[in-house]
Amino acid sequence: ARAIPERPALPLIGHGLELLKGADGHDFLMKEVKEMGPVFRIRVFGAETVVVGGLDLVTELSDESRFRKSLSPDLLEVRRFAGDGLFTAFNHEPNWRKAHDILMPAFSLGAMRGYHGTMLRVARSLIGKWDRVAGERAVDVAEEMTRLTFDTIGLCGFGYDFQSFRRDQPHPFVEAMSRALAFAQDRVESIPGTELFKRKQAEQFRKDVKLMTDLVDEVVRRRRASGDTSTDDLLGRMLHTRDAVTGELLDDVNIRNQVITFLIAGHETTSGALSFALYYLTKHPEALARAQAEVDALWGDTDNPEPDYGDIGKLAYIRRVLNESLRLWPTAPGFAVEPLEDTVIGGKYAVREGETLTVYTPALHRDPAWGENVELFDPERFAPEREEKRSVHLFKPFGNGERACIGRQFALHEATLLLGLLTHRYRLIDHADYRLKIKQTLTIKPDGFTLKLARRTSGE
Ligand code: MNH
Repeated sequence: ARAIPERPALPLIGHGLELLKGADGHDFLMKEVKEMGPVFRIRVFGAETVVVGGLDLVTELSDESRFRKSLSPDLLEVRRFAGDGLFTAFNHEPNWRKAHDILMPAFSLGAMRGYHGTMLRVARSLIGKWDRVAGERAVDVAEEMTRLTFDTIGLCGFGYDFQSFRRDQPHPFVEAMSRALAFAQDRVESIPGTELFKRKQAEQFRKDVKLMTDLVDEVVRRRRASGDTSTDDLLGRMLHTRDAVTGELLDDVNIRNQVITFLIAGHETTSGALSFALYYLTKHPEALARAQAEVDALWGDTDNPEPDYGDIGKLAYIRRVLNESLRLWPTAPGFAVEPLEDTVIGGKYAVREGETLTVYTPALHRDPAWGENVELFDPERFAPEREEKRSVHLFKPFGNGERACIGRQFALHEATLLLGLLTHRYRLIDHADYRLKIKQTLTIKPDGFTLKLARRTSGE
């Protein structure tokens, strides 16, 4: 077996993962994949990871009889506040399987029928605000999408109303979470020993974690006090459904970890995905026109469409727009696996049991197997006849296998509904001639993207 390609390390700074923050970091990594090939090793201050960004290797790494989810250094940091919640549970932890089995039915396609009305209600509170500012102020797209997705998971998952559209500032939980995620990422990327100089941030981190746990405990306390034992939402299932295998309920600490996990995982990435989709629609008038034609055919020019559950499945073009946005900028930009035992990948590279292999999806999603012009935004790549011909392993915005995203249908239903309503109602005005800049706090979003809005009049 051969050694995995690697650049000669620079002294001290390793290969400089500090470069990975922001869009420059992604430019850097995608360039590395082009120059070094679909697999290479980078070392960062002694910690090292293997980056994988090509179809053949990702196909191999998707084989769950040989590889399992690995908690990358980033996820180990997140585990400090999400504990053994689904996202940060080790594969072998019994609580993973238990919570997975208990919660799966709450994420089936059919379960979306139950969330639809609530999702629509939150979408309407966003629209209420946008109607008031239309023609006047610009909105910060990522902040607005975060208000929407956070309130949606709060209400659908936990029956708790964060009322983000009544606030000028983000909800305190969102601020605490953003800082905690940024701190987690920072710790991974900084020079060992410098924690000593980060007392203040460490103190802030403790406060932020306390704010998140206190809020979650309050949400759970209220539900228990209400005497409500229905299992219609995530919290109800967590509190009152027994695991079919062991007959046990989830324990209280695990429930707290799950609630924190869902409040974070249930909104960050969807918010980013919606923001990128709006960015691409703004920059591609022909795609926007097709999306508008689709919603107009469904809802006509009524002021107040009443989308029902079944309508979401009919918004096929909008779904393609979302997929194509997630291809170019998968908002959780990678996931990690590890070999179950020492093995060889790509027919020649030896890898050890438990070694972290990071699938870097922004590069996978630009593999030559996508055809020419991989940088071009083209929703037609997701037309059914083209999807059928393509390997399923070329598109992994939701990860892989059993540990793939449990909230995928939830995110797509919520996002398709909102994009449908927005394209139906508004013209998107690129008043600042926005240039895409990426902000990363473990997940990615367009930074500083603002839009002005105008109500569409018929024929526009
Ligand atoms: Mn989500 C896992 C991406 C929306 C809850 N999610 C993952 C993984 C990716 C991912 C990638 C796999 C990570 C890994 O292998 O380490 N998730 C997304 C994206 C969106 C998204 C791109 C939106 C777009 N996720 C959501 C929503 C929820 C959610 C919405 C909840 C309502 N995701 C999860 C949970 C996991 C997960 C929980 C962990 C699942 C497990 O390991 O069992």
